[in-house]
Amino acid sequence: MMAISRRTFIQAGSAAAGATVLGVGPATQWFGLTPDVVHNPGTEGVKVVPSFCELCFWKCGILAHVNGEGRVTKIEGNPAHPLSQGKLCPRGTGGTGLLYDPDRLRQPLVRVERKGQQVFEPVSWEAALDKVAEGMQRIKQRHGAEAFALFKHGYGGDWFKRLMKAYGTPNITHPSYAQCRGSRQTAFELTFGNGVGSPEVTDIENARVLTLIGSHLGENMHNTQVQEFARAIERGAQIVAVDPRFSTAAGKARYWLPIKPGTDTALLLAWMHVILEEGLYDAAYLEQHALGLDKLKAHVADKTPGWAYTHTGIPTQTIVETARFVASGRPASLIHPGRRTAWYGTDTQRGRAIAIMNALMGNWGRKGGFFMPNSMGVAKFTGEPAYPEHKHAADMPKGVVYPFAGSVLSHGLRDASIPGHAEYDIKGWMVYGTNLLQALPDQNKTLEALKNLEFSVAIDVLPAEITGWVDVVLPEATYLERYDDLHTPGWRQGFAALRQPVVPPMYESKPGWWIAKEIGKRLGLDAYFPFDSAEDYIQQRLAKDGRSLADFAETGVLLDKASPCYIEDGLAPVFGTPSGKIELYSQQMADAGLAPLPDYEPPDEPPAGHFRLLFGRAPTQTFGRTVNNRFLGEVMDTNVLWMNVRTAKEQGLKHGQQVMLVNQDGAKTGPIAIKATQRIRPDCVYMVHGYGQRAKGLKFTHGKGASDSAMVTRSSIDPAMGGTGMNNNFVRVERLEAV
Ligand SMILES: Nc1nc2c(c(=O)[nH]1)N[C@H]1C(S)=C(S)[C@@H](COP(=O)(O)OP(=O)(O)OC[C@H]3O[C@@H](n4cnc5c(=O)[nH]c(N)nc54)[C@H](O)[C@@H]3O)O[C@H]1N2
Ligand SMILES: Nc1nc2c(c(=O)[nH]1)N[C@H]1C(S)=C(S)[C@@H](COP(=O)(O)OP(=O)(O)OC[C@H]3O[C@@H](n4cnc5c(=O)[nH]c(N)nc54)[C@H](O)[C@@H]3O)O[C@H]1N2
Ligand code: SF4
Ligand SMILES: [Mo]
Repeated sequence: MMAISRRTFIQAGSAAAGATVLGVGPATQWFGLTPDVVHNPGTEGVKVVPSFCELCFWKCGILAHVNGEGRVTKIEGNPAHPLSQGKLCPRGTGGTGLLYDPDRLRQPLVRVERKGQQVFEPVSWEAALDKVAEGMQRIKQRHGAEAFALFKHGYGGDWFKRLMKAYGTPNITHPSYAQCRGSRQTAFELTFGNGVGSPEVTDIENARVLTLIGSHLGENMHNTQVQEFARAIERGAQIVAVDPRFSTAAGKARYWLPIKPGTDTALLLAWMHVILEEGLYDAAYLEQHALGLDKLKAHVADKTPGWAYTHTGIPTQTIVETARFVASGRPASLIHPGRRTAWYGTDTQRGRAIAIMNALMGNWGRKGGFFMPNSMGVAKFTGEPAYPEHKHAADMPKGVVYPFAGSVLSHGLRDASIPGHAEYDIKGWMVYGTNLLQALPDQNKTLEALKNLEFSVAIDVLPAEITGWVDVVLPEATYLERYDDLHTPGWRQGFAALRQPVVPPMYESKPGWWIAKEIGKRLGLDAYFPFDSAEDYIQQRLAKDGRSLADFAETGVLLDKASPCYIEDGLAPVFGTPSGKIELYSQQMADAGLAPLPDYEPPDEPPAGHFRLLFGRAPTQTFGRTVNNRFLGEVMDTNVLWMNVRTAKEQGLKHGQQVMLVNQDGAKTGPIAIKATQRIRPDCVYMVHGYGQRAKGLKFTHGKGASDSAMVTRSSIDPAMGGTGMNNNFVRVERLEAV
């Protein structure tokens, strides 16, 4: 690792850091976590408060039970909330493990120099906020407001977006675009003129055939999708799981296609070949709604199942059979668009192939395909002055344009913080709810960027790794202790959900809206925060339509009237493409100099002795966001390395044996135990993302498992939208003597 000169990583929360007194308090302050406290999971609570979850980004409705001592004893699914329907995933149920995490950030901290050593010192909110405002003001004066960037993830981030827009910077980003679902979004927008959004508008519960291209539903535990997946199976839906790994979903599938990683586009093109040649597509639907069918036919004429076999390893006959099977369910045949699609840098092309397959099924707007969402029209907040003019963002390298980037690229802003990389340099960061060292590829670059900053601040709930690298750390109140804006997503039926405090903030933590407003005040931007509190903000929005916060008192959710969302209900689909039609052939791609029909580019091959590293989710964890949660840790407190049982044998490795991983660039992580299994191909290995946390302040999880992020030193950039393909890293295994 490079030497870090100016800025040293401080182990926030560790006593060795000097002045901080974070960490475990007296046992009585552990609330739900002391072994001697009687925990009654059956309690009905003295008070039951509806709100919504933040253990991942799906935002399920919760009911939090509070006992007579003001302690949250149980969190369950809100039956009135369309996304939870009375049930939560394990993470949502374990939310008190975050609220009562003894490692939580407790007070604002600033980095100071003491006897030649950098340490964090607890300070008052006044002092911390003054310091943030000073840092931001200095950057604005020296370099212009655009030299300051906001990285955010999670629902409270919008308060800080408001702050940044008022301050005058366009450099606002989130890793859930370029490292996650950006390419899928782009592909569907290019094809249907509609993204699939979050929550996705996939009509899983009505599907008759559901095809999963790596989407590992059940491990990827987005509550409503998993509930619908279960219901669909109950009703006899058939699953086609395309995954190099026998996922939980593959266990429910009629077909499991253990595809060679990175070759899905070849499979999809061959499926199209069969479907077009055999006339299995929805000709009437395409005639009415789509453009470019003839060009598509010509394009896939030579993409035969035999050709695809040589790339994918899926036998020719299986490709033919599954193509027919997928088509047999149309229009209720849904090829899931996926969510984390930042895989190989060729992802927009794969996303386009998936979108086109769906179009051939005639399923956009149809039952069992994609529904057309409704949303509750709650008036926008108004009352702030116009935001200042912004310069263009600094996220693309000098001279490079990713024509379909639909959002500012997070790794791009990171790179722009290394002088001379972009058109202008980024000099300061605000980081809200994203652990950038784990979320972005190439940790050394992230460290180099941090080293070059003039000022940085992190707003977090835990002493995550990123908090050790910044100048000021601000402790936010958790989702159970704060208001945020209303949630009004597109869904079958429109609704508005309220997040409200279940209990008051613990320690000195403060809600995001307050932090953003206070920084704004110090920057002379009060006018952009014309509300006294988040309640006042929400109330002002609601009042415009004659509604009020009291309307949420009973269930925490307002349901709009039921509205149609399918063509079958008499609705006409609206395609927001330039032609107003589904664009099988994409003129927009052609105009940008990119392949207008999906092309297949084979992935790089692993060097000798190496395996492609794949990673994904586990039902009880959300990346590093939950790995310090003691409750969830009881179910799974470390990750393991899935390796094909024969490969393990060839390597002389035993099931359960501890190893280190070394990647193609010499980066190391571990130790991690081998899971020798038949459930994965021999050319790749797999692990759950989020473990291997280096931050010592995360006392429960520190030192447990290995970090896939540490192995992602390379990424391949998607030329259409700038996403970072991260499945292009290879690891070898180094044996450790038994511990
Ligand atoms: N190697 C690798 N990289 C990946 C992925 C992968 O699988 N492997 N996945 C990618 C994907 S799909 C995504 S979406 C991104 C996600 O990456 P991130 O956005 O970094 O997500 P988390 O790991 O959840 O980071 C959450 C941070 O928010 C903090 N936090 C939790 N709750 C709150 C809160 O209420 N308020 C505040 N202020 N902070 C809070 C946590 O303590 C933690 O520091 O990572 C991407 N990067
Ligand atoms: N429990 C839980 N659920 C989550 C999250 C979480 O952290 N925890 N995070 C949420 C977020 S932000 C996201 S983006 C989603 C991500 O969930 P998904 O969209 O499902 O994406 P990935 O995690 O990339 O998918 C990993 C799966 O793809 C397979 N795979 C890897 N490479 C290939 C390939 O080349 N071809 C094919 N066909 N398959 C391949 C892997 O074996 C694995 O089964 O999950 C969401 N749901
Ligand atoms: S899916 Fe689970 S973690 Fe995510 S919001 Fe819903 S209950 Fe919370
Ligand atoms: Mo994601």
